[in-house]
Amino acid sequence: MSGAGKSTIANGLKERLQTERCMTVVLDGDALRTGLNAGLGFSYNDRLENVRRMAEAAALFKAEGFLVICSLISPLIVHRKLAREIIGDRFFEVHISSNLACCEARDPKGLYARARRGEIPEFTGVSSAYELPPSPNLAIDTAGEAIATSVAKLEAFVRGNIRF
Ligand code: GGZ
Repeated sequence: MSGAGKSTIANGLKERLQTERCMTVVLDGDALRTGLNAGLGFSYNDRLENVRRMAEAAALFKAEGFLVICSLISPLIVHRKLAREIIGDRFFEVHISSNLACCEARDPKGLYARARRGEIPEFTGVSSAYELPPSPNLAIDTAGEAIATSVAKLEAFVRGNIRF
């Protein structure tokens, strides 16, 4: 969910891998929504299209040999299924979680406060569903965990599962 730490951990991993001969790119949901995915909102259909476009972009980078880190909420199981179908082999689902109270306490952009006041409709975890992934390839709970620890867990997973 928003505030769980997706973007921070994604960028942390990219930094860690920069020492390698490994072309790495981060595709971040919030960032793509300012350009490629501008115009999409948070309705069921718009989120599906948001995920589809990111997965298509990821597939293009993958075909060029990049290690692609996608940090986006993709709140429904159907979203991750679609992404997996588009990207194909070597797709790894990482669940970056934190409990809602912790995400709300962090609230770096004040979005939860606005969502609670009813100013943001369909806000994930508040007024829009988040479906837990039943069997992610890796799960990292960031509540009470240092960022460096979360990044190290993801880095260890990547080094153990991806050859580069
Ligand atoms: C969820 C929202 C919403 C609503 C704006 N619901 O913490 P952030 O700010 O940087 O990450 C959130 C981002 C979510 O975009 P995604 O493309 O990852 O979402 S999805 O995969 O569900 O399509 C948050 C901000 O956009 N944001 N409104 N209503 N997050």
